[in-house]
Amino acid sequence: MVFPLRHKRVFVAGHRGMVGSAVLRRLQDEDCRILTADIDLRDQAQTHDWLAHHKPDGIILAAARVGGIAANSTAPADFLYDNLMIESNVIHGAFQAGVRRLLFLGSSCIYPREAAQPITEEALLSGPLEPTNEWYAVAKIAGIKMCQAYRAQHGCDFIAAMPCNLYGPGDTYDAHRSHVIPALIMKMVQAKAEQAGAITLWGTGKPLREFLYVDDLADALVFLLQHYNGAQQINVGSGTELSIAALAKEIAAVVGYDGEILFDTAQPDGTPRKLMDSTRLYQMGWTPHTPLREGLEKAYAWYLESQDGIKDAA
Ligand code: GFB
Repeated sequence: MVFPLRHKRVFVAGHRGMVGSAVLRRLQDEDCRILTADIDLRDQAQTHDWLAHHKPDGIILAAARVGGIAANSTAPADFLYDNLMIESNVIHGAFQAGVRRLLFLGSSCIYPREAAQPITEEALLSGPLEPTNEWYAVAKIAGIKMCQAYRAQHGCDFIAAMPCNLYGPGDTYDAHRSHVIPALIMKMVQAKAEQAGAITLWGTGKPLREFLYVDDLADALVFLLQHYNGAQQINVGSGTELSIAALAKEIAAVVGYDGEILFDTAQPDGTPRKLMDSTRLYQMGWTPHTPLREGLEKAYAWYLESQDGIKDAA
């Protein structure tokens, strides 16, 4: 083990997001001290001051501006600026504060649109990006390169993990900003409530996506933080993919929606396929354990609970 967590002080950057809150849940099982910060990580002075003052032993950098295909395409400046600022401030601040270990989180969209499938880590920067998310991808590629640069120039043990599409408790439920799973849960719940006979999905339904339940991701991140130290970014996927049309059927079964599923082909499909090759991670000894159906049931249960919370507060 390169970084045992016992008695370490681990800063989870982005603890309010879906990934950060899953990492907090996972770290409860470790004998470490968890640090969180209610600061704006886009602000250099605030971030550097906080890191210099608290000097964590390790950092999981789960803070980011994220969103689905529509948010990515319509707010390119926000996706580029916010993510570049967050990662620059945290990575450089970590170096200055002498932080021993940092784990940066990217995304499978960093790989070229036409990358050979399943996508290995070597495909990075081997071809043009998918246009609907190139701004986010460019920022995330810069984050990987920062980890590599600080390792090469300063000997920092900074690593990077690339998850596939994620879902689970704490996801964003918002018609414009959501990724596909929360978007479809919301659409089907609403159609059921209004007794509408049909819902409309974006695109053709043909794109293939690989999904990982967020608590599985958190487990993989804690595993990598403890066991992996190398310049190469590491893919973190479930290894299985399905079409958006097939996903919609799975979600319909979980939600109990039996109406029609229509497709608005005027809306973008995004990348046709992005199945990652996660062999490197699996060979280190980590494997995912939540099947899609079980994960969708948990995500749906969380959504219903959070809706009850909103109603109770009203
Ligand atoms: O999850 P999603 O927004 O992200 O969309 P991406 C996945 C697929 O679902 C696309 C289709 O083909 C969408 O056209 N889709 C169908 C829908 N109906 C809907 C809907 O109502 N809402 C949404 N959101 N999608 C994102 C990137 O790409 O994935 C990010 O933009 C990041 O940069 C993230 O990498 C993981 O998989 O297309």
